[in-house]
Amino acid sequence: MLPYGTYYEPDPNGGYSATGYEAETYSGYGGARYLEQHWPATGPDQGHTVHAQNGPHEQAGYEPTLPDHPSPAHGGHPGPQSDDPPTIELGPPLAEPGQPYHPYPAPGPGEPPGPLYVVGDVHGYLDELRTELRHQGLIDADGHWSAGRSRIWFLGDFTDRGPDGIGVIDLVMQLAAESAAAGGYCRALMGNHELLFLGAARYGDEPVQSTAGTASFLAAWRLNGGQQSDLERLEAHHISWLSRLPAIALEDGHLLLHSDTTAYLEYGESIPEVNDAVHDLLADEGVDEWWDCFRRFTKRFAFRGDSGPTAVRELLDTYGGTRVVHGHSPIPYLTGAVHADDGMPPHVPGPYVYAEDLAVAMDGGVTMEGRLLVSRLPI
Ligand SMILES: [Mn+2]
Repeated sequence: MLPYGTYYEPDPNGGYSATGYEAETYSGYGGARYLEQHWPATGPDQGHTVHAQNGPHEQAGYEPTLPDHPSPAHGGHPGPQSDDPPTIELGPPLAEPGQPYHPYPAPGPGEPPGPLYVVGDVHGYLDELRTELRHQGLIDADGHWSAGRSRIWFLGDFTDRGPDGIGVIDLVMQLAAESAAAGGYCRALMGNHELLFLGAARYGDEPVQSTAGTASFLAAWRLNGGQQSDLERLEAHHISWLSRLPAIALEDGHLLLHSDTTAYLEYGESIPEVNDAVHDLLADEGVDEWWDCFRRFTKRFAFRGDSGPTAVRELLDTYGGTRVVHGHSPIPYLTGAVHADDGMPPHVPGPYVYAEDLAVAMDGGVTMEGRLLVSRLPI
């Protein structure tokens, strides 16, 4: 298996060269700090603390501990709205054909929005995603939305490296429909692996003329963890959904991005401009423009070091918000706490706040036996 985060890209001498973390230096994390994740489970030193330290595959018999009745404050089922009783019992509303039925009430006018959650890079780790969502009370034992009017943003990179990327996309699409019926939402950003996967499906082995040499999306996708079973199960509705994901969003003052890069600025000066530019590119442009977009959104580490806070402020000044929340660069690599080849699973206690507290990293490194992070904002 390839070391996580090592991107193999064409080099001018032919073949591929790794351009991952190995080439980076780890210096200047001024002001960085870890924050322990808040878990709804009770008691110290159980469940996820061990889970985090030992990695997701090491804890035999691990079962998430859930409160019997998740409170609405933590995204639980809001229960009947006793202040708005029906005068005539009409029975449950009928679902649209093909749409799941869910009995949750829509928010009334003036009601505050539900709690906000973000989910880091999933990369095909469907079982781990289900476990974390269940642990936070966001889905029930059958994998259905149980969070009422809660709001979730996935930060992108659903596929590649892990075993079931299409299963992850299917779950997120299902939760998007179910949450909307409940008066909440489940939304997602486009990560660089969405561009890579869509590019592999669309362009296959078609050569790309990049500045670094000749490549193809299919070759790059395979070298970066692409799973043949995902490509074989990719359907038109997946492509349609993935192609329309926004690249940036602003929620409760949090500027949500997949990648820790300022390359978004090259696509527009407002959030709609950037998202429209990416969608137009995906709809109309050729393989070289796709590849260029993929390359730009694969950059990383812009918020580290002495210049990091300035880079974050440039994004916040342009797009709004008071803090950036991103995925893409696994926390163990951002902190320099682990090297890809030392054989030890990294310790990821929770989201990583850095760049003078202006940035929150959410990729817990699930592909390297770290953590898949699901966290409530603000942190
Ligand atoms: Mn990524």
